[in-house]
Amino acid sequence: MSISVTVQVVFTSYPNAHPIPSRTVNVLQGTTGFKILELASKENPSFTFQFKKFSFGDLITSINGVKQDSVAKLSWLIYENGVEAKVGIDELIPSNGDILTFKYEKY
Ligand code: B12
Repeated sequence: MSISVTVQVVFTSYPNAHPIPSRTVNVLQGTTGFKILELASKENPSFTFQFKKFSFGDLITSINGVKQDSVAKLSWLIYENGVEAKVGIDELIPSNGDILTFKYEKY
């Protein structure tokens, strides 16, 4: 079954960033957040991201060239329908109508 998921990027701690329009992608049920963000980035390169592999998954380290910063304690955090995700992007399986938000914010 095909579902639609909206991908949003919010620069909470980067007020001068150019806003990126949110993007709704259609994917098969069961597709990971990683694949969804990858698809969004193919449709709009502003969603281009980098990641680091850990034994337990993938950590997003930058989106649209904006990198996590451990000195300033800024990172990309993942929200599903406004709720902080409990798993990494490669383990997240959104449902139809979900909004995936990536917020650059202080932790
Ligand atoms: C500190 C911390 C963070 C910090 C890391 C930054 C920093 N420089 O300290 C911040 C706030 C950025 C963070 C973010 C997230 N985290 Co975190 N984090 C932790 C925590 C509390 C400690 C990690 C640590 O310092 N270990 C000690 C050091 C020496 O070992 P390390 O391997 O070098 O640690 C690194 C990795 O753990 C990595 N990391 C941190 N979080 C995550 C999450 C994922 C999915 C991955 C792949 C890597 C990763 O950053 C650490 C510092 O470099 C752990 C819980 C725990 N007790 O392990 C959760 C934990 C690892 N995080 C978790 C989650 C879910 C996230 C987020 C996905 C939350 C979200 N909704 O956005 C995001 C990552 C989003 C993204 N960008 O992809 C889960 C992972 C569960 C899972 N099996 O997938 C854990 C286990 C907490 C939990 N019980 O829910 N996290």
